Amino acid sequence: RDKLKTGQIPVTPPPTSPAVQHPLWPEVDRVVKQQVTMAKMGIGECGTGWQLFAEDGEMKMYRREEEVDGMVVDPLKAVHVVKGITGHEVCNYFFNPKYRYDWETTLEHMTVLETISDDTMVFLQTHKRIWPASQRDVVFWSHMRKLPNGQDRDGPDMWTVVNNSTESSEHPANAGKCVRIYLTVCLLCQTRVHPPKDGTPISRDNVSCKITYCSVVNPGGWAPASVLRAVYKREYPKFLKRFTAYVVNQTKNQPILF
Ligand code: 18C
Repeated sequence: RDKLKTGQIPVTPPPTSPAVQHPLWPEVDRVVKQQVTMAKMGIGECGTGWQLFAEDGEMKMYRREEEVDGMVVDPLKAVHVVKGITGHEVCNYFFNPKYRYDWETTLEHMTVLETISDDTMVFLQTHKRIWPASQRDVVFWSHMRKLPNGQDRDGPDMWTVVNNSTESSEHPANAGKCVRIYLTVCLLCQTRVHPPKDGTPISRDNVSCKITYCSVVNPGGWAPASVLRAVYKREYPKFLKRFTAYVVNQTKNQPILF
């Protein structure tokens, strides 16, 4: 736990999840804090070399070209503002495995390897093969967390989901037909409320969600850089548009979950 002096406000709330008992917890807590800090930074604050590669309405996607041992590992940072949904709702649909096949178009198969707690799980996923490359799989922990609203302490909380690669002794990397990929993903969501001036109750017309999605994927084995960058360029905008449209559609007749 963060040691706080009297009157200090914690950067992230104290961990109250039962996951604190688990051996993965120190890593989960450290990576979540680090990813949230980076996701909160504007594109101008997190180094140079970011290029805008996709834009559609409020959605903007930036990437920085990076290679490790000749493999493309371009970091991605996307921002989007979507009307009618809250950060809590967006994170629920991203985190909860029961919705994953509905929106994740590159997915072939998903297994929950471990449920550490309601807000922390370990997943094994296989993804669709891109010819002529080998099929990819990934093992990652996923953690969902509520964060205090830094700017307006009376405003709605922020929510995040962080996914980070981990190991599984039952599912070692590169043992079968798949090449293991390694990823770190952070989805950070901030709800904005624009109260109606006439005092009528808040409806979905009065809420919007600022979404920041950051991702680094190491393809795990050689893949042609030009093909990989073309896949990024096509798949990331497709994912963010499809996923957010899915959340809007799923929630439109539901009570608002702040
Ligand atoms: O964050 C997202 N999803 C989460 C829940 O599933 C989670 C998982 C992310 C897995 C991302 C990696 C997927 C690899 C897929 C291979 C490409 C399939 C394309 C199929 C086309 C028919 O965090 C949302 C993720 C949005 C995914 C965007 C695509 C990223 C591409 C990464 C390429 C990885 C190397 C593939 C090697 C192919 C070589 C040519």
